[in-house]
Amino acid sequence: MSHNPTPPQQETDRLFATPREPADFRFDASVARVFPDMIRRSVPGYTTIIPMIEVITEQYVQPGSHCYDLGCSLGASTLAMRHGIPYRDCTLVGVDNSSAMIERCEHYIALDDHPLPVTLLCEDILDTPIRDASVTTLNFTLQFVAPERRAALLSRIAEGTRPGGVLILSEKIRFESAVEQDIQTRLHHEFKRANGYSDLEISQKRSAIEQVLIPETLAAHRERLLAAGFERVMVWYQCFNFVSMLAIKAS
Ligand code: GEK
Repeated sequence: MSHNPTPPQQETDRLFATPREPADFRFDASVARVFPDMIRRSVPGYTTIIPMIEVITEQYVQPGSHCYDLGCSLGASTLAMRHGIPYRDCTLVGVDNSSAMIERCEHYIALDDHPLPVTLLCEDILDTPIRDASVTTLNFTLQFVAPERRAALLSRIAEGTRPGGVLILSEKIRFESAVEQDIQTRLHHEFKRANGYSDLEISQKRSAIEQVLIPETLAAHRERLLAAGFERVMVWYQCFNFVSMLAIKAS
């Protein structure tokens, strides 16, 4: 891991501000550059969820265990976990398959002065072995994994989690009711508008992400987490169509 203390330049997200050819959204260098601004202005509740990941980690981390942040991007959730881990004998692993994200993430981790080492891996989370875990985080990452591969991933996480350990799972969701789907989508778009995104930006981003981010219902998430081997699943946060769940393994 490099230890360059220069903070990466933070830019405003204008990626979808001018008309562009339709293309699927990718986590490339242009996205990595604007990512902190993009996620804060696009995901309702993100700025609340991050500090709460620290609180939840502190409650559930076990001495001598491994902690994983799967789909760590620039490390906001990784750093929250790091600050919630009081034990020197724990390990913390951040994983992302975007090299642009991991390169920038290294700088953010190096700038943070917490003593717990962080291992960053540039790989597909579907290939990451999960073992002896107490806290694993999927903060808005599972939604980008192909739906048919989600159950196996969650089963591997549950299997690799110690009794009493947890998975923090944050996702954009969809609703059974078409009426609720419309209302919550509208509220989400109003949130983006209130954060300075234009109608063109909102609609171009929506088309780019449609094939890449596949939301599921809360019931589908809950059932799959229980089937994977977690004993209890609860929603600890919701804002419009964005939720964060806590899945707990039996003690
Ligand atoms: C945060 N957790 O700031 N393997 C590895 N990484 C993946 C995969 C995969 N199969 N699929 C997607 N990613 C972060 C935010 S962003 C959420 C997470 C968002 C990565 C992808 O490269 C991206 O960096 C991240 O998951 C999702 O708390 O952009 O809405």
